[in-house]
Amino acid sequence: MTDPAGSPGVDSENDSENDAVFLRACRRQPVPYTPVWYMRQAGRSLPEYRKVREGTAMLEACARPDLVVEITLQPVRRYGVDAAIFFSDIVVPLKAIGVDLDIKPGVGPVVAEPIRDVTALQRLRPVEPDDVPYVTEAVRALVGELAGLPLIGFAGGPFTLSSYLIEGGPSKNHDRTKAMMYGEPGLWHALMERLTAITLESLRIQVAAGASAVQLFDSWVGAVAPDDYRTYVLPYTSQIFTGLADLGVPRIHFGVGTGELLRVMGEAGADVVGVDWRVPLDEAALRVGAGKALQGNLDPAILLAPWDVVERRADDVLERGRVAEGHIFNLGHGVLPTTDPDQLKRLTDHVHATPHA
Ligand code: 1CP
Repeated sequence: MTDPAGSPGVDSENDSENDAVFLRACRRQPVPYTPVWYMRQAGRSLPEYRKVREGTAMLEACARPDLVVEITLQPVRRYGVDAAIFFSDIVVPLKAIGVDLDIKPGVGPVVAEPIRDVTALQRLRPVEPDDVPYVTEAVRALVGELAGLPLIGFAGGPFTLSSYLIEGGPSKNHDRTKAMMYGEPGLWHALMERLTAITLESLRIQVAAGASAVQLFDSWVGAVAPDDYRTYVLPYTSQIFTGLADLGVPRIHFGVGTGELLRVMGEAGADVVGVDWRVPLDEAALRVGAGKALQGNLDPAILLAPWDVVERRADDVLERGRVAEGHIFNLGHGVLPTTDPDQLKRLTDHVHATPHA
């Protein structure tokens, strides 16, 4: 067994062993300790992130391999997590094929001309490697820098991407999105088909460049009821996971508020199902079913409480996670911007210091 508290990271001599820990847990193989990384670990709460981002717009930063490499490595250096997540955004492939959108500070993605009819749909052509040369360049550079520590590539799930495109920006209830889904199913399915092709290809591009796992962020799909998920979303998430099968990398599937969807998400074909903080992992394991690893699921807001609370609640997550066939420790959603990085460092060390068996 390695020295779990201090070793994971770019400077470690034990990288190949640590590399194995995250990938092994995804594959439901035995591990010496529970691997850990955090959704939105890059950016957000890190002062060194705010410093390098100064004066550079978000989408501009995503197109600059030097910045992408630096920002992706920052949480790896600071926390010693077991995987890096590629610094980018779910709307980058849409921007790359010419959709007029921006990421507004403090707001999120904003689309100039929302997609609400069949003519607008024509703007969603397939993405090709030549559309995102900066992604390939940054992933390749990162794989070298990470020296064996896994890099997670990612993309937005079709429901979540459609919500930004149809609403024109962040939305609470996804009203227009669901109105299209229920009221214009032909248009909905045509939109899903196009987004599925874009998402699948953008994940394949990241794996071709060296990413060793992928996560599909269908963050807002919890707005949909299980039967509707089956009709309007599952065919597309299934196509994405099936379309990645030949690459042999672990596929992670995550959404927020998906307690009632875990069963049907378990059918979509991912190797790992991400669980938000609302469902305990032992219960989630029953819902997702056999043959899957789980990822999660400490409430990100718990990190705002004193350390003894964090420790107790993290131990509970670890304990319940033992019921799953494989467990990757994570938060139930992204790191909150107000999180003290020292809490995340302490949490990472604590997870590593807890023997798995
Ligand atoms: O660890 C990391 O931060 C990796 C990089 C990353 C990832 C994985 C970013 C950078 N975005 C994402 C994914 C992403 N983007 C998701 C799925 C994950 C999740 O649910 O959190 C979603 C829904 C988005 C869309 C988005 N982009 C939002 C949410 C808006 C809403 O609807 O509430 C926001 C605020 C952004 C901008 C963004 N993306 C990333 C950063 C660091 C930022 C902030 C940039 C800025 O303010 O300038």
